Amino acid sequence: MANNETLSRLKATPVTDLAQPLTAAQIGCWQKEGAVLVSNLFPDNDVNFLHQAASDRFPQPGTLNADETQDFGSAGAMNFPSELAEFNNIVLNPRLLQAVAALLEVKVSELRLSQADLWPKYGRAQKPGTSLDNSDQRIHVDYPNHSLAHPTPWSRPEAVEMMLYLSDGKTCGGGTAYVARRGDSDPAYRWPIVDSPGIGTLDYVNDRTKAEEYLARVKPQISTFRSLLYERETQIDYDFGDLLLYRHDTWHRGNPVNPGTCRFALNVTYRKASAEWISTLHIGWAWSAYHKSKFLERLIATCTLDQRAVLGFPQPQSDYWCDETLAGVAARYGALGMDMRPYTQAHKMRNRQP
Ligand SMILES: O=C(O)CCC(=O)C(=O)O
Ligand SMILES: [Fe+2]
Repeated sequence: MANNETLSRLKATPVTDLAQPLTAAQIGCWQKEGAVLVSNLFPDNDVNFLHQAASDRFPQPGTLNADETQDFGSAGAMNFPSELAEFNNIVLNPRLLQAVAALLEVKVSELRLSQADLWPKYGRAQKPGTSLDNSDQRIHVDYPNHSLAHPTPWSRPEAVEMMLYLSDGKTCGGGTAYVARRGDSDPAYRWPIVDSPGIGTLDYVNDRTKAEEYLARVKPQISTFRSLLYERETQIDYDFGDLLLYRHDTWHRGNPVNPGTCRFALNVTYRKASAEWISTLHIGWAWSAYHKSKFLERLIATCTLDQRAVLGFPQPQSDYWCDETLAGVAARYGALGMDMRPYTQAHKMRNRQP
C-alpha cells in the first residue's frame, strides 16, 4: 500500500471502485497535504472527445494567436454550461461529485459548482517577459480570485479545485508543482496566507522572475519564506486524463510547457453551498438560456437531482416550492423532459406535516 508521500507526488494513483471513487488514502492525502493526483475517474470517451474539441477550438501551437495567449481562462470560449454534452458530462460526472463530497465531507447536494473552464497553455522557446505571463508562474495560492474572504482553517476546507489534464504529459511537460503540507506547524503553511503577489496591497504579478524581483523590492522580509516554498515544491508527472485535486490554500504554480506544444486543462471548482463568498468565476448558467438548441434548458430538465443541486436549482425540500412554482417549473421544463415527481412528492409531504 502506497503511503501518503508517494500518493501525493509525481504519478497518479488510479480510481478503481465505481461506488467509492476515491480511496481513504487519496482522501487523506488531499485533506492532509493539500493535493492528490488521480487517474481513471472519467470515461475515456468523454476525455478523448474533449481533447479533440479543445484542439479544434483553440489556436494551434506556433501560430501568432497561440503566442499571444499567455494568461489563464478561456474568456468564455469553453466553459460551463457547454453545448458539448461531453463537457457537461465531465463537470457534472456523478463520480466526480461523489469524490468532491468525500473530500469536503458533505452531501453532494451541499456542493455548488463555481468554475468549469477549459483553456490551453502554450510552450514557447522564449519567455515573452511580461509580468502577467503564465508560463513559469510565481508560487501562489488561488483563493484571492475565487473568494471574497480568506480561507478557513485547514481542517475545514470550503472548496475543492481541480485540473483535468487533457494532454500527454510526456509530450507537453508543464506539470503543476505544489507544496505538500506537513502538519499544523508547517512553516510553509503559516497563517495568515498573504505572502503572495496580488494579496493586500501587493501588485498582481504572475511570472516567477518578475514576481520575486518585485517582492524583493517591496516586501523583502518574505523572501526566506518564499524560498522555502520553491525548495519544497514537487512537480507532478501527469498522464493524459489525470485529475489533480487541490485547494484554494495549497501553495502551487504552473511550469513552462514544452516549446511548440500545447497543454489543455479543464479547471473546475466545487465549493460548499454555505460558502457564498466563493464566487462563480465565469458567467452565470442562466445566461446560456434562449439558445436555439436549448442546451441549457435540456440539461436542467434531464439531469439528476444532485446535478441540479450543484447548479443551484431549488432542491425538493426547498421553501421555493409551492403550488404555483410547481406549476410554473412544470410549464417551463415539462416538455423538455423534467420529471416533477420528486418536487411534487416532497411538497405533498410538507403539506401533510402538522
Ligand atoms: O497551469 C498550471 O499548471 C497551474 C495554473 C495555476 O495555478 C493558475 O493559473 O492559477
Ligand atoms: Fe493557481
